Amino acid sequence: MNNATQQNMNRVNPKWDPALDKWLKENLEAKCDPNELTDILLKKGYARETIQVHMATACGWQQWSALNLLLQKDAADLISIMVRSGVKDTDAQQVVQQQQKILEDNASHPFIQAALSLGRKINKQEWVLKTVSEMNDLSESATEVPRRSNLSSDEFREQYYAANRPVVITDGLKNWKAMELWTPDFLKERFGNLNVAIQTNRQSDKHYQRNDNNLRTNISLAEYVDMVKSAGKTNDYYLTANDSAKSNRPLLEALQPDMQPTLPYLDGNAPNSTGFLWFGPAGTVTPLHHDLTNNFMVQVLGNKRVRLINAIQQPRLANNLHCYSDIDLDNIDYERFPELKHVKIIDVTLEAGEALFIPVGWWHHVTGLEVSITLTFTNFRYPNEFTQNYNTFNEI
Ligand SMILES: O=C(O)CCC(=O)C(=O)O
Repeated sequence: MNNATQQNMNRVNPKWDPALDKWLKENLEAKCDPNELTDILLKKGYARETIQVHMATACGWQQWSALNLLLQKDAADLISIMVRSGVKDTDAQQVVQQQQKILEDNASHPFIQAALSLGRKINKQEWVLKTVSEMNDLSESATEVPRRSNLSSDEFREQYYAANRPVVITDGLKNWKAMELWTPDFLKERFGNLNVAIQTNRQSDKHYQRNDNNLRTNISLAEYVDMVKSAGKTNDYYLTANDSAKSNRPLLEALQPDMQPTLPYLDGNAPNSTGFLWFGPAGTVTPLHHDLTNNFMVQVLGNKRVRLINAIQQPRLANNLHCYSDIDLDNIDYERFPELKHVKIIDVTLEAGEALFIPVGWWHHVTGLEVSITLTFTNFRYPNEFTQNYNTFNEI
């Protein structure tokens, strides 16, 4: 079939058109107004029904309403959310009714039965998590992280690690040479000839954290130090743990003698005991995510702001991909993420010389307030391997 014939068919027949789907997605991604796009397509001769079906799919509304119907959400509420998001009332009704009809018409199909059963299981699990989090919120620890010193390994395990609660350790680095020595100039002078991997051009990609592999570049540490020193406030470049996991081993290994003694909660002989390095200017932002391990965040130079959210709030955090969320804690869109109103966000300023324990699953958003050097460690003396049963690395 040639192109013209295909186009003519689509004009009379509201059937699926991949080219139209692609065109709509590209234009919506470029923030074009859906109503203006509809007008353009009407003028081109597309039937309104064809446009509606493709628009609802391109905006993700069909799948969104199907999912919410499986979760037993009220159809009228779904329509009203769509209308508040800019969808025309009649279009919203049509999309939801279409999905309701598909559910009804196929009610006895084993896949629909299974999907409904999954919906009930998810509802049950969310009820448990939300109820437990409501109880947690009654505690003072829901809004602040305690600062502790002289904390033994057993006390740490009992009160924080096993309890999945964060804590700031204030005296863990007091004998570290790093605390006296490490400045950008010191790093340049001692290790400036080493090559390091950093991320650059982060501002060019709104998903710079998810796409960090595409933003990696190699330069000498001396060059990077100069960039950091002359940067002022920027999030455009940053040396992060993901870079240091691979290319920055030689630098981390050279720095080991300054990182002694090992914190009493960590195993200095574990194979991963060198830790991970984060080094950047003021203004770096690591957006909201959670780790798959317990994590010690050790602040050697500069202050950082860390915002923490309890792991059991996961159902409210729009966790749409692996360990990431679209929520921007610097600019919260409560219209888009209304569930966030029920979430307590704990704000911690981590000062140089302090170490923050971030329990596994806890969400965090980290901002560099000054030029900053951070080390992170996962080599705890207690079990910390939770990736074997994790299989949601992609879209959720
Ligand atoms: O220090 C940072 O910018 C981020 C640290 C972090 O998010 C992590 O270690 O998981």
